[in-house]
Amino acid sequence: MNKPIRVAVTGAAGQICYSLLPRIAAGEVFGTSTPVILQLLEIPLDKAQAALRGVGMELDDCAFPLLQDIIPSDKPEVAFRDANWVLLIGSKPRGPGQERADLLKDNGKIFIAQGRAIDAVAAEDARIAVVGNPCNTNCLIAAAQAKRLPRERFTAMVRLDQNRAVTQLARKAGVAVSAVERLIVYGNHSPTMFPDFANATISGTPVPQVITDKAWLNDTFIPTVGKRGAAIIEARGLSSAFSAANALIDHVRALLTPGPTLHSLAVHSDGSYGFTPGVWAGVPVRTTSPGTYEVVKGLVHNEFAKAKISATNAELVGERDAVRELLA
Ligand code: NAX
Repeated sequence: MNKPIRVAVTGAAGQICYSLLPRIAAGEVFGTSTPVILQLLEIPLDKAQAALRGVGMELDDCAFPLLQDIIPSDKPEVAFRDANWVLLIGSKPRGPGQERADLLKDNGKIFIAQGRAIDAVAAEDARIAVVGNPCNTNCLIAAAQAKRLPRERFTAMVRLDQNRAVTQLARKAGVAVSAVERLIVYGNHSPTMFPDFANATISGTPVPQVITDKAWLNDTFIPTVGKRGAAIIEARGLSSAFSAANALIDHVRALLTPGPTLHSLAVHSDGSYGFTPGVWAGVPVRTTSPGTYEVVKGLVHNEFAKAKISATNAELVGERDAVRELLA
């Protein structure tokens, strides 16, 4: 057995966590030889804390052999203490009629406090993955507070968009999902994200040579992926939950598994692929050692792809500018 890993999770009584926590406790993320201590953060409202107690009871009732302890809290400094992984899932949803800029600022305050707490009390090797929306900019805000931990430790999730895109391409081509490789989602986790089909392959052949319907790729595929979250809300009356939990598991496992596979991860931009340095943008990465990645450079984009990347970058820059006063 390995040393236990401490995993801090925010929004722990929410719907994504309801799917995520049992999978972590079962060993699906950190392996079946690694005991887990779950450190669960919820807001200090009675209703949220009661729901969190219920989640704790259900985890108890699973009798997971790997689950060593559950530490529920309403204080980031408690929940993040010595955490090796911090999964920032909780955030404030947009209120009725609320402007996006105000939503950014409201969430900004949460992610400033959480970024500070992570920097103050998380483990030396802490890795942070942000899911709570707007996740790219929330990640930027939290990372801006970290003075001790390098900003490369902070990543935001665009993996759900990657998974959605892979399935759409597989369906269109009539192949298994596993035949689709190297599909990278660039930019923001929002309808402006760009799923780069031209560099993706189906059974080793570039997608445009397998799916020759250019209009479908440009005008149906891209918006279908971009608006998938809204389509799920319309159908279910609730936002994506187990697919988001599953994508976060893929995100973390990708970071833990060194190898040549390309993954979509939103990371601190070094200017690659035309993203403005300093925003958190989805780019291709490869894991070099457990928890550490490098941005894969050199993928070639045509004018269409460059325009899409430029549009999603403009949105990220706009979000950063909307919260600039919080970043000092
Ligand atoms: P829920 O509303 O079911 O749960 C969120 C939970 O977070 C609530 O229990 C709430 O009390 C808690 N919370 C709010 N502020 C908190 C804080 N400061 N500290 C700790 N907990 C806090 O939402 P759920 O469906 O679980 O979604 C969570 C977040 O994921 C949302 O922001 C959502 O927009 C985002 N998503 C991101 C995705 C991505 O691909 N990056 C996809 C799925 C999802 O839409």
